[in-house]
Amino acid sequence: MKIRSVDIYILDIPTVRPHQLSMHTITAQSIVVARITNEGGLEGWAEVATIGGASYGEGTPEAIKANIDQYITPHLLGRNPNDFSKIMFEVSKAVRGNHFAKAVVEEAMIDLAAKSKNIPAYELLGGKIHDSLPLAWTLASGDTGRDIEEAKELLQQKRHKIFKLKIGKGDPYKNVEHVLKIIAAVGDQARVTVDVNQAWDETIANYCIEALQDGGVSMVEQPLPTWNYEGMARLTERFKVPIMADESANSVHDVFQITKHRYGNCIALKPCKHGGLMETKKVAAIAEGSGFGLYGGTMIESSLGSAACAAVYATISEFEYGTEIFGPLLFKDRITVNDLQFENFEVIIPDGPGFGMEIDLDKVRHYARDYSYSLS
Ligand code: MUC
Ligand code: MG
Repeated sequence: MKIRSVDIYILDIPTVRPHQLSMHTITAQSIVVARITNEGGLEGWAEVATIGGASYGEGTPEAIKANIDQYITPHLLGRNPNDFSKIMFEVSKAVRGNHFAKAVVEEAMIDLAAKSKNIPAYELLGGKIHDSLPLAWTLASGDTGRDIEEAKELLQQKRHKIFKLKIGKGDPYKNVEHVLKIIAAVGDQARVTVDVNQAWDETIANYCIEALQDGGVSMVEQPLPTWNYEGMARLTERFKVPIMADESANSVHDVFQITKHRYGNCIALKPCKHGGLMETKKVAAIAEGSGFGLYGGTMIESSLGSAACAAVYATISEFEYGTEIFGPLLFKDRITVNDLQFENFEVIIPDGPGFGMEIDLDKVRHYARDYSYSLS
């Protein structure tokens, strides 16, 4: 069955609490949703999330939608979604970069192809290795006391025992104090990592990482700006605590260079950064071949996008750092009828057809920005 239409919607969904990163505090998360419909009326759905407009990365929601509508959709119309690899290969020749845009259409084709065969999407990606995966939570309320309370409650609920702390905003020395207080409160029961989101220069990073390493932090994510590859290599060489590449690890080519020159020693995977689920598998293979540890990252997608991440992460052999596809727990609402399930510190890989998520069209309508077309 051929693809009849590709619809792209931008939605803004509020979060349960402010989520503070070094460059932006999220109170409503902006997601881009793709609906691909075949001639028989069957629909494939997918989602990528963006953080803070243009402040986190170049992929703004508006640009993602415009680039799909103008440059990617023409490659999909009239094609068979089962040919998603061939179609995406052609798109890669015609459209440079635009990984988020590529990811959301590739994932919607995979959801559609899997639904048309009545199988889970992970079957099209090689089959699942994991039924569930360890799930980190990000403490980022902006307040140390509130973060500690949150961590204690989540430990008690057996929801998370890996906590990633978002730091990098404000005084770096206060950032270190904040982390050490949280380790003192819950460090005997949980693994504590930090994500600096590029906020430090190398001098500050040297000082702070030494203190964090001594204090028991178990991983430091993207301490330096993306351009400072050599600085990342020096930090990796100097410290025992693992240094994770996130914003710097996008294409397979970036990741090959990072592994070759050891601009870090572990990688945060995110299908949106890599340009889709198949590219995510390639990045994982490069990391595995280089002895780099993997983390199943998130751009804070809602249930739909997190389910797509779960589908591909289920097929990847090892996640030394666990995963963080906690997005559905941070959103106040969802656009799916069902939700991901979380149990005993892990996320359960959904088993339904496609990504295993049933779309709630009324919710999509409710949160979609107002465009001239109608959402039926
Ligand atoms: C990032 O940089 O990793 C992932 C978790 C979180 O809290 O923010 C995101 C983005
Ligand atoms: Mg990160």
